[in-house]
Amino acid sequence: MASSPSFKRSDTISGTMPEALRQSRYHTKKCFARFVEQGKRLMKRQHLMGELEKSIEDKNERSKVLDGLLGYILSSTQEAAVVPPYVALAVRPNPGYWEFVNVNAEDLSVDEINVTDYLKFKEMIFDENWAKDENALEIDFGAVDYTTPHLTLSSSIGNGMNYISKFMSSRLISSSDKAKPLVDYLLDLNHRGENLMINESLSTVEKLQAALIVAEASISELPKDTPYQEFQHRFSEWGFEKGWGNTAQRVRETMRTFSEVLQAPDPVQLESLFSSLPNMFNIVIFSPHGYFGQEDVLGLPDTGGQVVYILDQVRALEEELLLRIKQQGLSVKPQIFVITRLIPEAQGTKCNLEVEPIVDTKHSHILRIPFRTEKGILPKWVSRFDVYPYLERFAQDSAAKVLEHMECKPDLIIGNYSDGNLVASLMAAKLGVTQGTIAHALEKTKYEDSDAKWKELDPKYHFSCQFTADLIAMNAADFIITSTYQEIAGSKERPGQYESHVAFTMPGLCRVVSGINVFDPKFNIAAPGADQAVYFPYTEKQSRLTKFQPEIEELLYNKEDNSAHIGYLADRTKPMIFSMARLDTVKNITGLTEWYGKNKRLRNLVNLVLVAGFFDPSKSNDREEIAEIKKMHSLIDKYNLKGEIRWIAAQTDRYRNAELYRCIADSKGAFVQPALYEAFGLTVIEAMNCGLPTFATNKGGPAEIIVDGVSGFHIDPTNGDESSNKIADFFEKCNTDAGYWNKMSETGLRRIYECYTWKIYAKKLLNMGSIYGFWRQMNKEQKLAKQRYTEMFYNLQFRKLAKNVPVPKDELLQPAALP
Ligand code: UDP
Ligand code: LCN
Repeated sequence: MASSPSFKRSDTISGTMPEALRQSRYHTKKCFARFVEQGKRLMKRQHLMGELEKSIEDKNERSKVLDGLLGYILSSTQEAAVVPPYVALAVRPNPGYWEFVNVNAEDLSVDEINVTDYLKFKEMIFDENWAKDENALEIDFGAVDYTTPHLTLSSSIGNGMNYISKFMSSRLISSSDKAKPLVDYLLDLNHRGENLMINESLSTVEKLQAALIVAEASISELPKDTPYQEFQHRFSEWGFEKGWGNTAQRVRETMRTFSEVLQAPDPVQLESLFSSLPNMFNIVIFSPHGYFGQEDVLGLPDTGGQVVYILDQVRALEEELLLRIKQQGLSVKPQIFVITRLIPEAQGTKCNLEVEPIVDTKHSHILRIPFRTEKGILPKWVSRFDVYPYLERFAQDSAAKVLEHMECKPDLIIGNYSDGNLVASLMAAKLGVTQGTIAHALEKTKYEDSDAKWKELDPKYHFSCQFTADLIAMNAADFIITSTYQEIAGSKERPGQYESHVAFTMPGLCRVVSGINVFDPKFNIAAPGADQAVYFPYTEKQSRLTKFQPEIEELLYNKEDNSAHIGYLADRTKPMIFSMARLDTVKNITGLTEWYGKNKRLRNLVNLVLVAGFFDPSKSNDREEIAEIKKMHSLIDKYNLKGEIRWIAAQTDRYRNAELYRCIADSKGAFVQPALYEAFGLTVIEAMNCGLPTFATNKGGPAEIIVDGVSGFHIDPTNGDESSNKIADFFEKCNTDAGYWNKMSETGLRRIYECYTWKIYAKKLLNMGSIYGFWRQMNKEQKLAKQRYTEMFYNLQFRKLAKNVPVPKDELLQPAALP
């Protein structure tokens, strides 16, 4: 993107535009004439830049304009709604910052316009009547966001918890009743009705402060490791209850932090205090769609990283909860329930079992609840795009089951993906519990103009439901967990997934003038890891799972086609490039196959090994998967790939998969993640954990995981030639520089150890639950106002839309038919 020497951060686009036009009026006129000559249309940045370049013949002149203000403004423009003679520009000079200007192509007059007017221009292209309808439905969540302080710097985005601690301490300092809310919060802490921390006798700041001084003095005389039980009796006489710590030292530390916070709160102490309070024992995690299980499910349609993420997350959370509970001096058993859909016809998986303990945990379970309508139970898997009619009932059934199994309300509810987040919002509102959401992948950015063209896409994808559900959940959530910065606010060039919900329009349905604010301090980045007991470096010979090697040998090299693999590798001496993903269009496994097919140099250097989907389209009932299977077969024929490609069907055993990554590393190969867009990309960190040099898409999370050329490589999925040549260059360099492959393997590993582990994640997430739990109490009125607005949106809009999604009526089961 061009950077303009004369454009300052404080300048507005509308203020700078006249100067930009003056600098090159002649060319600007020609360029805008080109924009409008084809009539109404929506243009993206690359089209705008293309037209600008075409409108200037002289090379020197062209580069002057491109390097000038006009070049800068157009290169910062994400899209332009062309409605002749007007060209309305949506300019994004920095992540999260948007400005809208309207240029008259005839006289080059410029007006600053607001977001509503910009969206109306855009609607003129798709649905003129709607654009002109004065009573078209506008959604404005910003209007009910009046007390939450927002951040202002792009660099602060995603760091919400730190800022919340700051806001909390200044509120506590400035409020007339000082730290009373904190004392009230402490008074409310209990486990199954038994008081924790303090009882009613310490119900004011003054009383608590005085008691803390006495208690601290008395405890300082005890040996540090004295168990709490030994002085519990004396403490309870002063009004203290369990929860301060398991030893004299820990109790003293917590009390000291508390005294200091009561005296003059500061954000660091507040955060440390909230990380030690006994306020979290029971957690509910929603992941309704897909096959959620512990074996034989990965790679099935809609069943991928989210399942891996949640199971690893639960293990890490339980471990951290147990540690905290022990340090608090309590003997409470934490409970974590992952609630998913029970699928009666489970295709040989365990997704038809109601309760399943989670492996490698002591107290965590999967709890499955079927999708129901008033006519019966849905027996089969349904696409994640079709789940909306079942969610309300699922939320109700889940709430009842959770109360039955947990025998109390959960302390935290976490949603996953659009459906899980909506259900989490419904249940959290009903039970009055703190709610966190995780998107994994917001679909909106995956499909170009999926909002403006929703009518066209709705029969297949039901985006009207999904985007409505997303807005509700984002606004209902107390905090939002993301894996990367780009997920929230993208990069300099590309808006983030959440950012694409700031303002958008679905003509004929609603105009969202304020959907979510990426500067809202509810956003927090907590990157997941990969299970390092499973995904460890290929060099750790003593830990290698050698028992899998004969199976892997068969999987890679057996010459016969069968139901597990097709294609073969004629030259075993070549390194392998490897990819593994669900066979979704966006994963672009077919793209990688085509790049490989076209690139002779790459084909000479390496073999291609793919794990993805199935080979027989008639075995799949997923629309996208069927199309991709057919495309794979035709590419293998078209480029005559037999002998150089091995296509392996979806794999479900993560231990064997990890060994497969390591076998690819043994061949001095590489992992390639070619997705058109990838929200995070767990396979990228799995491969890097195994020491496999990795090439991954520059569209989405992997662009942040990998530092290009340092810890791996970025590839552009929209430029296959460039990408396949970049891979070929790497292998050529490895042939001439013996240490290069090892160097890239090691730098990838270093990156993982520094930034991507589950331990860091679990601590952060529990702190979020604790801090945002208190913050929502401090902001009760704001929370309620937002809740009323989201409820209305849900009742009036979502329910109606969900009713339009077809339900397979004739196949429904009656409850008695459940196993
Ligand atoms: N995976 C698998 N078998 C397959 C395809 C994928 O076990 O056939 C696993 C893969 O190892 C990773 C997850 O599924 O753990 C995919 O996660 P990722 O974040 O890469 O993509 P998603 O499927 O969530 O979009
Ligand atoms: C969904 C995706 O599409 C991936 O990019 C993520 O890695 C996965 O979820 C886990 O968050």
